[in-house]
Amino acid sequence: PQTFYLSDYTPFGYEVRDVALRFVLSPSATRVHSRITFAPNPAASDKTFFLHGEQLKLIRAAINGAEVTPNITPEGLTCDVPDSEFVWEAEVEIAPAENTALEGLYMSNGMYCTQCEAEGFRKITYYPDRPDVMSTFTVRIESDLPIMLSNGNPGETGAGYAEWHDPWPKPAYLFALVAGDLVGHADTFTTKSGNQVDLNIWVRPGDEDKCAFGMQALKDSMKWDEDVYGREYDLNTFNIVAVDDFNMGAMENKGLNIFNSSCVLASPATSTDANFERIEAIIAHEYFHNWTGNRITCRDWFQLCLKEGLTVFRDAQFTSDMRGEAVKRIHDVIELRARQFPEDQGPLSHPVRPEQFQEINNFYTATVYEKGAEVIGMLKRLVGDDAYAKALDLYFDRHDGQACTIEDWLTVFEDATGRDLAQFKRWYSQSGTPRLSVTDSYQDGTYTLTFKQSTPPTPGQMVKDPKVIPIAVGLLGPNGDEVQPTVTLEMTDAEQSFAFDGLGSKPIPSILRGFSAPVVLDRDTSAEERAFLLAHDTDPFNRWEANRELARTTLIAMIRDDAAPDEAWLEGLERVITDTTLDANYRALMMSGPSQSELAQTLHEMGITPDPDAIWTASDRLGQTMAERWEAHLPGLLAESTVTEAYRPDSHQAGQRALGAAVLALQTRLDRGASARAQFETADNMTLQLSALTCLVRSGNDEEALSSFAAQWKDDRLVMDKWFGMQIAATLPDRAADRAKALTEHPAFDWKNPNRFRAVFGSLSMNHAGFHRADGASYDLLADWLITLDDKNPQTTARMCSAFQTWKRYDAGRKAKMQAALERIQGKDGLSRDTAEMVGRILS
Ligand code: HT7
Ligand code: ZN
Repeated sequence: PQTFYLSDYTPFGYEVRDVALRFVLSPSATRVHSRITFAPNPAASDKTFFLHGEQLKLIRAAINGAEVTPNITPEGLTCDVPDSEFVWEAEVEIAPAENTALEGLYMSNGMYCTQCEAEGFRKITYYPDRPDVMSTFTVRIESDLPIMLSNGNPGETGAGYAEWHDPWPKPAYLFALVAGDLVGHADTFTTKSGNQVDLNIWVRPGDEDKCAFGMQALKDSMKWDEDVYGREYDLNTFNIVAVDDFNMGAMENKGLNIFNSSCVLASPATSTDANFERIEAIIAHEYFHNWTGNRITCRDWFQLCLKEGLTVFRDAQFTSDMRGEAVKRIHDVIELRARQFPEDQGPLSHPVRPEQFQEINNFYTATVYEKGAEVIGMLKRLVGDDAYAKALDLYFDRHDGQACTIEDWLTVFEDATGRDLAQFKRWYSQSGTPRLSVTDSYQDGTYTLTFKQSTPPTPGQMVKDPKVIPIAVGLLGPNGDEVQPTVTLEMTDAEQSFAFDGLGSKPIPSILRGFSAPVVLDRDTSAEERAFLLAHDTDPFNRWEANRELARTTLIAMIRDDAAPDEAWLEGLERVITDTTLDANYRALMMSGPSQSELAQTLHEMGITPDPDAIWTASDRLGQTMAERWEAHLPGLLAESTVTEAYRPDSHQAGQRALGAAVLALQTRLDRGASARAQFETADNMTLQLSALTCLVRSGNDEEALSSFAAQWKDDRLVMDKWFGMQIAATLPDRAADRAKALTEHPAFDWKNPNRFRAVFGSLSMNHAGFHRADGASYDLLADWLITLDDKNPQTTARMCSAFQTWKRYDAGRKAKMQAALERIQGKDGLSRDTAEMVGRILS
C-alpha cells in the first residue's frame, strides 16, 4: 500500500470554479451527474488532471460537451484537458444499498445518507477529493422520498425533486446528502446581526420526542460562539440529521450536520446524564466546526489537528461554561490518561501532526483530537487570555475561506503576540508523553523548584528535543494559606530551576495546576504532603489529583505487596466526601478511584508488568474496605443525593445522581443489592435505572434485572445498546468473554451496525481483567469478530484493533496470545488497507 508524506505536498493543478450535481436516487443504481468548471491553477506546476474515484461505474464523461474516454484505475482517472477554463461532465452509477463501509453514499433503515470525511466523496463521483480544493456546490436530488437535504440554503422544490445551493466554497469532504421519510423538530435562531436561521433536527418517525434537548444545545452553541469567539452563523438554514448506522459520533458537513443517533437523541427515560452531557458537547463541537474546519479548513489531512484540536478545545470551553470548569477539566484529564497516554506510549504513538500515513481514517485519534486540544490550551496559557483572543480574531480575518496549515496557525500567534513559537512547534512534531521530574529545596526564605524533562523514544523518533512546558504552580503555607497564587513557569530547557523569594517557611508546592501540560509528573511526594493538598489545595484540579495520587499509591502497594489500604488517606477522603459544602459532582469524582486500566498504565510507566487479576483484586478489596468503613455514612449520603424535583439534565442534578451512584456501588457490597434493586424498580429516569443495574451486574446478581430491562426496552435500539454494553463492561472478569460470546448469538446482535458492535466489543475491551483473561478467550473472540467485520466495515474494524495496542506491556503468556490474535487478523486474505495498517503498526 502507498504511504503518503506531509513533505510531498503539492497543490492540485486546477482550481474548481463551481460544482453542480444531480442525484437520481435508487438503492442499487443511483445515478450521479456532475458538471464541474475547472481552470488551470497558476500556483501549481504539475498539471496532471487526476480525479479521485473508487467503486464507481462511469457511464459517460465529457469535456466542454464533447465525449472523452479517460484512463481509469481503481483509485481514479486521468484525462487530457484544455489549458484554459473548461467544463467537465460525468455520469456515474453507484449502489448505496450495498455500501456497508458507511463511507460515501449509503443507506441506513431506508434512508440515504453520506459520510465524506475524510475520503468518501470519491465513492460518489470523480473529483479532486482533497481538502485544499474548495468550491461552491449546487445540488439537485431526485427521488420520491419526502425529505431531501443537502448543504447550504434550500432552492427550488417540486414533486420528486429538491435543489440546494451552498454559496460558501468548501472541500468535498464537507458535502452531504440525506433523503428519507423523516420528521423534523423545528426552531429558529436569530443571529447577532439579525438574520433568522431555520433550525431543524430530522429523525425517524417515533424519535420526535427525543429532539428538544439537542435543539436547545444547538441554540446555546450558536449563542456561545457569538459571545465568546464573535462567530456568527452564515446560512439561512441549519439541519441536523440522526442516523443509526454511522462509523463515528457526528459530522460537521456545511449546514447539514449528520449525527450518529446516539449522539443527538435524548430523553430522560432513555438517556443518562452522561449521555445528555456528551450530546450537548458533540452538538457544540460540530456546530463550532462551521468556523474552525469549514470556513477555515485544512490544506491536507496531515493538518487534521488544525481543525480538530481547536474545535475540541472550543467545545471543552463551552462545556466548562455550561457545567463547571473543575469537573470538566477533571473528566477531560481522566479521558486523556485513559485513551491518549496509552496511545502516545505504545506502538501507535504519532505526533499531533502526523508526517505519514497509509489510511487517514486511522489518524482520527486521541492524539490528534485530545492532545491537539491540550496543545491549544498550553498556547493560550503561555500567551494569556487577551492575546489568545486577539490571535483568534486575526486567524479568522486572515484565513477565512482558506485551506491552512499548522504553520499558518502558529504564524498568526507570532504576529499577534510577537512571540517566537519555533520551540513550541515541537508539540506538533514530536510524539510521546514527556516525563517531568521535580525536586525542591528551601534556604533562607528562597524556595527552589527544579524540573527535568525527557520524552522516551517513540516509533520513528528516537531522539527528542526539549519542549516549552507551561507549569502552573501555586505555593501553600503550613496553615494551608496560599502564599504564592498560581503562576505559570515557562520551562524551555531539559533541566531548569525556578526560585520563589521572601517566604517565611518552606511551602508546600501545588504543581501542574489545572493539568497545565499533558505530561507525566514524577515527584517523590510524601503521603503527608499529598494529604495536606487533599485538605487544602485551592486549585480544585490539584486537590482532586492529590486524592487520585493517594488512591493510586495505595492501590499499587495493595497490588504489589498485598498491603492494607492507607488509613490516613481514607480519613482525609472521608472528610471530603462528607463535606456538604463541596459540589456533589466533585465529591463523586473524589470517590471514584483510578480505573483498572489506569492502574495498568501507571504500573507500566513505573516499569512494572501489570497483572490484570491482581489489579482487579486490589480494586475490589479497596471498594469493600470503603464500603465497610463508611457504612454509617452511606444512608445519609444516599438520602442527600436523592433528587426530589422533576428530572433535569443539568450539572447540579447530574452531580447529585453521580454521587448517589458512587454511594450505591458501596451500599451494594453491604446489602447484597437490596438498595440497588429498589432503585432499579422505582427509577423514573435512565441514569438511576442504569446505575442500579450496573451495581447488580457488578455484584453478579443480575439475571432477573437484566431480563426485565431487556423486556422493557427491547424496541429502543439506543437503550438496547446500553444493555448489550453494560453487562459486559461491568460484569465479573471471568464472565466477560462468555457473556460477550453469548450476546453475539442474541437475535438483536446486529453486528453490521457499528453502535451494536462497539457495545459488545468496545465494552469487552473496557473490562480490563475480563479482556485480559489469562487463557486468551477474549482476545480470540475479538480477533474472530474483527476478521468478520473487516469485509464489511474496514473503518470500524481498524479503530477497534486499538484494543490490542498495549499488548507489549503484559506478561509473556498474555503477550504471546495477543500477538497470535493480531497475526491471525493480519493473515486474513483480502484484509482491508485500514486494518492492515493498524495491525502492522501495533505489531511493529
Ligand atoms: N470531522 C469528523 C470526523 C470524521 C468522521 C465522522 C463520522 C464518520 C466518519 C468520520 N471520519 C472522520 C467528526 C468530528 O471530529 O467532528
Ligand atoms: Zn471534529
